[in-house]
Amino acid sequence: PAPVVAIVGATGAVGIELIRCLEARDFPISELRLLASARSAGRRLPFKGREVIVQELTELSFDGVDYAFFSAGASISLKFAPFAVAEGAQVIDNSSAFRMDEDVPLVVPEANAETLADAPIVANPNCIAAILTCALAPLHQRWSITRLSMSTYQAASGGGAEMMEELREGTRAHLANEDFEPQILPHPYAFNVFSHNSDLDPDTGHNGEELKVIAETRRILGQPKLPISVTCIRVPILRAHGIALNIRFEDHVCQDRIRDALSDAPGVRLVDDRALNHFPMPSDASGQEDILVGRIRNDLGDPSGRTTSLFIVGDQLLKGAALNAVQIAETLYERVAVK
Ligand code: A2P
Ligand code: 11C
Repeated sequence: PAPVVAIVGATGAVGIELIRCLEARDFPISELRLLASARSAGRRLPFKGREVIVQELTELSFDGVDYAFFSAGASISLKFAPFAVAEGAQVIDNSSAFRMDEDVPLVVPEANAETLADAPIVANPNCIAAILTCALAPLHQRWSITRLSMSTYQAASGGGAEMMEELREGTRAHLANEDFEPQILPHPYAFNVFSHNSDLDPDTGHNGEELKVIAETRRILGQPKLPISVTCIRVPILRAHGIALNIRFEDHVCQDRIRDALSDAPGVRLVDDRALNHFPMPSDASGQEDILVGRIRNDLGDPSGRTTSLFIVGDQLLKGAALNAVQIAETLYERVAVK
């Protein structure tokens, strides 16, 4: 029979996209079990033309489950993933709880599918790391990257459904000239840009998001010491993250060869029209499975010709979260089906 699939955090921004991705990609499912907090128990969510009733997550939720997607935050994953594993489920975890555990594969199928071992828990990367490595892997395989430097432009969806709502409500209030007290973020979100809201590490001055991007990108590319500079910024966009990226290669690489390599890369769509000044934008990337890459140009700041700049935009909820998780499940399931 087809697998039994559970989604922990089914009512969240990523959870809803997981349901949609499983449906859109026709993942074989005999039963879909939607799990969330007690607040959501009894809610109905659409799947394949019918409604599935949301149940409260408990330790007993995983009986008979083959694949359990977790997207309710790291503390829920730490507490409940062991119960799923004990029931024989394979966990695909969207939180940061297990990403740096050596025996937990951290997988972006376009970048490091070969590391996807048949482990009880597989980790889905941070959204910036996933979008970034999807574009970098085909370049790194050909030319060997020696340094990365980037600034990110991160959407509200990275902070979940409540942050998206805060952006909508804050924008509405701003336009109506009404007072608005932010509840989720420490700063006004509408018509503003600020440093990522994750906690700052007092020693390095980097925030948690920046440290995750460095550690996870290194792990996915298999380069544990790759020098990476990153500044993470929150922008008032609903669901697509941007990355302004500067890549240094071992040797000289001409921009045309980079463009050619990316034009064939899986999961990547080239948007690089200099004549029309049309490059990757959140408005084009939102709702798209492919990430958009463009503004590819030799960096004039490095006369050696080893450095390239480009801009990437990817849907945070899709390649940055739900889609990548479903691709992991597809790869795991294909292996079982072949056996
Ligand atoms: P709920 O909607 O019942 O609060 P987001 O990332 O968009 O904020 O979504 C978080 C997801 O995690 C939601 O589905 C939320 O369910 C779920 N969640 C949060 N806390 C718990 C909990 N204690 N037990 C189960 N699910 C939880
Ligand atoms: C954001 N990427 O945009 C973050 C949220 O590592 O899963 C997700 C954090 C993570 O705020």
